Amino acid sequence: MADSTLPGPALAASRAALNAAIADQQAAENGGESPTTPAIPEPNSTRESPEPGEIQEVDMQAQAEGIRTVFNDPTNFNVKHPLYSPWTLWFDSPSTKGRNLPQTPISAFPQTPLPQTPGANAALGWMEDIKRVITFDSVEEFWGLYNNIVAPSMLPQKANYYLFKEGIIPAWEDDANKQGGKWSIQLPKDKNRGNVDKMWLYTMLAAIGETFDPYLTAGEEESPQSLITGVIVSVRPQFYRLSIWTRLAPALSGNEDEAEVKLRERVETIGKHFKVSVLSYPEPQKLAGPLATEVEFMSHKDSEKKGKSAKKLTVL
Ligand code: MGP
Repeated sequence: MADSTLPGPALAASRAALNAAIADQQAAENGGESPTTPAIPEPNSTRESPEPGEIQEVDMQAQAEGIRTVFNDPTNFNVKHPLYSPWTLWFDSPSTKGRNLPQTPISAFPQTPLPQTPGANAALGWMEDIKRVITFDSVEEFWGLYNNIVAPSMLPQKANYYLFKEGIIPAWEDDANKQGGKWSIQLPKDKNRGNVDKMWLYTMLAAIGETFDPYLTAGEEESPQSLITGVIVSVRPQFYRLSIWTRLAPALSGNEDEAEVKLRERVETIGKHFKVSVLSYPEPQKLAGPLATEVEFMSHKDSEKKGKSAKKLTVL
């Protein structure tokens, strides 16, 4: 499916969601405490009434037009903020293997058959245990979903969440992925149990807000397409892994072809944004250690070969 162009208010909403989340994280880091509340009002959260004398921001124009967004009325909003494109959440876990309906942690969501996307047939075996949870296309639906699923820190071992653009399945074989690759970081579980949920939230917000590869807003091409196809969090016995999948992967063969150099720069920008703005590591900080990796990029073709003689990019 083609990416749509985001109208101004939706862009503002997505950006606001990401910026507020990042500000929330930075404020918590500065204050030395762990953030516990979501960055923007969540549709099913109850807010306290204002204290007497508290100054409230009122959007006069929206009020005059009868528009109630989730920002000024979290329970009775009548306008949603559309995303650039719809996204689908997928899930797999040892507890869902071989079952038609996942029992935990998302049993509330009905199952639908695998969509017939280009390349889907080749991935049938791989996709057998990956359950499609839901597709959403607005900021509000995202929060509705987020508030109703289990956080990565609470998932069983070997579980994965996959958040992919609608029409792209989370498989190397999908046409949108087969020339691509992934940025990923591996984080030891014992040191990151308290961080992984926020890291996954910020990764999802950067994906749906299209801040990883902001070509959609650059206006340079007739119909620009983001390089991002999806993001994944994986829970493994000793570590968590966060990944960002891209449509294309630079060849890393020393080819100085202009298009290749541009692609490499564009892919490197995604990795830097991931490390610095989304995960909040200082750019020069070394991350690799026991069970930990740097933020690394590898093509899916190399992943298929299990990384043998793989060429990697690293954000250092
Ligand atoms: P993984 O779960 O991405 O890696 O892939 P991990 O976490 O290192 O391994 P795990 O064994 O701890 O889960 C695991 C294996 O699944 C790969 O080695 C492939 O055999 C297979 N696999 C992974 N992906 C992403 C795909 C895919 O997109 N298509 C197909 N056909 N197989 C895949």
